Amino acid sequence: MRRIITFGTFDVYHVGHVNILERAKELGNYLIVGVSTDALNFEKKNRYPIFTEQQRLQMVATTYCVDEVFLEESLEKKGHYIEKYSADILVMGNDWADKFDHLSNLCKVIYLPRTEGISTSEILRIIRKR
Ligand code: C2G
Repeated sequence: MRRIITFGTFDVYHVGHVNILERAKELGNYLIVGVSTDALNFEKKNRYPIFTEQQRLQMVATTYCVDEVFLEESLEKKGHYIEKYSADILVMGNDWADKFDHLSNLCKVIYLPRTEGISTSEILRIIRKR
């Protein structure tokens, strides 16, 4: 049994998000996803996501390849979450490349390429233009 953990905001949920969850799941048998809280987003980006943490959590939780979800309250608590959920592999998009290498003493760390041509900010830009 190999347990995978990954993290994200998953705001304005799109196929790029689903792609990374599917590929993360293929690396093991059980996929745990930390969805960042509204407060963590405000701290990082000085704005709240479009969808609330409960809505974002629900969309990720109901994705077929996801086995378990929780709210990620701090970027610095990744080590704590890896231990709490007994994760064997941490998966992150390669926009985070190198950033979590220090956690490789706790579990394997893998960065997967992002899906090209789609992002929450690009979707919002297109909607604003219409
Ligand atoms: N992603 C992707 N392709 C895209 C867009 C996103 O593969 N076109 C991936 C990201 O690399 C990330 C996941 O989908 O692994 C979630 O993306 P975001 O919601 O943008 O997550 P982010 O705000 O970067 O995560 O600890 C991390 C924090 O929770 C923040």
